[in-house]
Amino acid sequence: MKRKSLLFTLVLVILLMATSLSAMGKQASALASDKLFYVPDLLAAEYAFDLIEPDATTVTDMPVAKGFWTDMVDTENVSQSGEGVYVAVLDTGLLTLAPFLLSEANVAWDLGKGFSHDIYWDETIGDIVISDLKDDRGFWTDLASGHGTHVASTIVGFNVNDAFWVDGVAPAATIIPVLVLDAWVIPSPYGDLTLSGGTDEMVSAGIYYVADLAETLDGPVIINMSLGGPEPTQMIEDAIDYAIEKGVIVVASAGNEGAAGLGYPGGYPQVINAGAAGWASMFYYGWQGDVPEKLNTSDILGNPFQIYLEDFSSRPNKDLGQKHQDLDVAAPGAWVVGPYKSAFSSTVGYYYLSGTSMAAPHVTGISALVMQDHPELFQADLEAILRNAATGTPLPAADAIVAFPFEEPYYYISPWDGGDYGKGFLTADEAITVAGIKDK
Ligand SMILES: [Ca+2]
Ligand SMILES: [Ca+2]
Repeated sequence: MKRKSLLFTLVLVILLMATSLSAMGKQASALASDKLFYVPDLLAAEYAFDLIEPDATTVTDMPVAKGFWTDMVDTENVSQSGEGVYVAVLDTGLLTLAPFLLSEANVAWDLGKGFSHDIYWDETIGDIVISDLKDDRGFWTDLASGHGTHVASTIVGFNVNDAFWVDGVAPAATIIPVLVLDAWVIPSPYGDLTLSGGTDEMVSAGIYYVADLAETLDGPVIINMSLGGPEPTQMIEDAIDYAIEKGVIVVASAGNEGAAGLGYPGGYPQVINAGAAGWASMFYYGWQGDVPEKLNTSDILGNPFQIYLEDFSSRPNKDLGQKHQDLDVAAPGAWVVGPYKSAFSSTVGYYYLSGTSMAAPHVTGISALVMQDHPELFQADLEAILRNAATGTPLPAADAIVAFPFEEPYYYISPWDGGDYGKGFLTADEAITVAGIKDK
């Protein structure tokens, strides 16, 4: 069974749109789609509010707001902040506004890196050519989307127009920006072709870079990959195994394909992966709504619980050889606010983003909180701790009614079955507690 992610399909659609009016044929799109198959695990982006020239680079004296997503994972109940822990965000890089969106203290600018290819039209073969990997790309986002900045903002928090700071899951962690997803506009005889995504070479180079860098750093290092492709590849799995051997923690999104199965790298069993949960009344109370501490209590919409599994969240597909235990935990992955721009646009705003892309940085952030106290933990140890911690908050196996503000009937039903969420919903306080017990 051949699977394609929605965004992978979108890349193809863009390709086909760019080429359908021409006589270029299928060769170029086949070449590009064959190689560029890692894309952000982002399902939907909704504009939230304007970004108006923020220029503060510290959070000192700024009021701190809490989004419902950090409330869902109970960061207010822990004293850890992720201090001393590095988080490498392998993604679309950082927006040039990032110094004003993320606190200066939160980013290791000098450790940032980017891996990409030149892609150009070759007249002699009448097709596009993807050059050898280059490692001097830098990490600043230009044509690609602000996805990497949004992911980073979930981990360490972000500035809203110098008016207030929205708390991150691990507000004192240090981001290492690593660009492994890029975008290109390629002039051709048939017009400009637009491409976006990452290759096996780009993603694996990013992983190797962080794994080797980790040996020179004085704190634990976590890789966050909120990205996915439809199939496993040996090159990426080798890179992941290399990083894990070096003591690096590897977290990835599970994918947005629902019952069609886990994407990759999330689908490798040795990776800690994250499915996406939502707060059923998030649209009712808004993004700064106060999430009840007891998550398995009835809510205002009539649900006998507060949180639910998003039906888009990938779950293991037995037909693909994926096992039940290949999905680890669920975390907030719907309607998470942060700075963002769409690909090929230059206008940055604050957006609500949904996808397992948003769940992964919650799991990464919680991992940073745990690693702050237990820097010696290896991947398998941490995975066991997070799975045990999530067991304490099972999601009930039932449909959820979710308020939906955009069109009648202003609600929708999200169906799921027990076990589709891995071991359960991960919260920071449970993770810290379980890690402490394990340590004794
Ligand atoms: Ca809470
Ligand atoms: Ca796993």
